[in-house]
Amino acid sequence: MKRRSFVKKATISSFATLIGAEIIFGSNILEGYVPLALQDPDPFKMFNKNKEMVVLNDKPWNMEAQAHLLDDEITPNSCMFIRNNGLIPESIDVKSWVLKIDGESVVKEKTYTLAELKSKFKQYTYQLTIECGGNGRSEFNPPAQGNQWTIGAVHCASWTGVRLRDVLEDAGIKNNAVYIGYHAADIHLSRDPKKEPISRGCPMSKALQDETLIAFKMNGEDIPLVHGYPLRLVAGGWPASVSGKWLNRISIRNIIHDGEKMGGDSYRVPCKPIEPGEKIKDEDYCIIESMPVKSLITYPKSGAIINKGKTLNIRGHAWAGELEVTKMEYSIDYGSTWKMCTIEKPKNRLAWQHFKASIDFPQTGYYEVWAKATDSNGKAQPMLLPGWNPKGYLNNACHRIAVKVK
Ligand SMILES: Nc1nc2c(c(=O)[nH]1)N[C@H]1C(S)=C(S)[C@@H](COP(=O)(O)O)O[C@H]1N2
Ligand SMILES: [Mo]
Repeated sequence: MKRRSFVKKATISSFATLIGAEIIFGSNILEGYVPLALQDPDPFKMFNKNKEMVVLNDKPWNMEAQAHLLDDEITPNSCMFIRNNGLIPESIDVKSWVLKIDGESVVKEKTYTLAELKSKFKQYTYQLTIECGGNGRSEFNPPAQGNQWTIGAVHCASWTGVRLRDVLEDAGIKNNAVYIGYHAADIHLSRDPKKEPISRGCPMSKALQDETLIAFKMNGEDIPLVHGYPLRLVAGGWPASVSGKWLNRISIRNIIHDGEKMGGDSYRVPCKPIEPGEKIKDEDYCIIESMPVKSLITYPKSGAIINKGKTLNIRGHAWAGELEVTKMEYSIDYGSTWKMCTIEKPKNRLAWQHFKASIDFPQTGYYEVWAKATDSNGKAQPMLLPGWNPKGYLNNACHRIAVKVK
């Protein structure tokens, strides 16, 4: 969506909220008139994003990709979705930036400058799949509140940094440690400095994995500001909310981290299946850990037209949280029959895997190509929306594209 049409969609009342003042005679404002305070930010320019990215929210900024924009093996910045819970930090001084390690279960509190982190610890580079827990939310009914992600809240970039484990071990981990929680420099929407937009974490077992990084580079360059410059936690295969951006503190906890968005219905789903719309008690929610198996057809773009007798070569990526994708299939008859795709091994653990297939259509007409991945535990993607949950998490239904054979 282009900036202009995006701004047109916004209502006068949302302008008022943005500016923080009432717009008197708002209904008399000329169509297309944009209050001065809002004329500046063009999210596509500001974040270096592809013009086909879709803006879901501007306060805070949230943007998603479309399937065909995710065709690269390693996602470039221009096509990476943006999910912010608060406001991007306004001033970042890399010289004075420190990462503090604290918490009940740290042996000795320590702080590290960026230079110390980079020189003291060995550096690693991994391709890591990060998917928002709410990717696919838009399909749930009754609808779930929050950004109405379709399929574009996933990316697999190449991240360089130091192992979280090495830093935690340097500070020392007490035997009673169960969880880590991150803290970051972004600003709460209320601008109340005592409030954090988000502060999540993961169990020690995930924190200590080889691939869990404190990253300072993305695709070989400084991490772009909106993706967490100058420091970010990256925990591939888990809800992206675990991968804290603008990281400045990690607490080693002797309890399950109780930071912002760790409780309630945030990133938690019913422990047992429930009826759509059903309300459940707080103790019946479980924290989302590894993300489910999923795939995307990234070529061709939905709506492709090919000539009769021509073979269609499709391609895309598949991922399975902590697991590997071991089987990839496609269907051109709404799931009645399935044929195999070829699927590559991941570049490293927790990287998405590339698949392709050559499809011959039996006759002219309208087709849908569906893709279905199966993980190493034998679990496949459901063809339809999986279990309803209050916040619309974990929709890993099969992706499909339309193809016309003429
Ligand atoms: N500090 C901080 N880290 C954060 C967030 C945030 O709002 N603030 N959002 C989380 C969520 S919910 C997601 S989906 C990912 C999005 O990462 P991206 O914007 O780099 O794609 O960042 C996570 N890390
Ligand atoms: Mo997210």
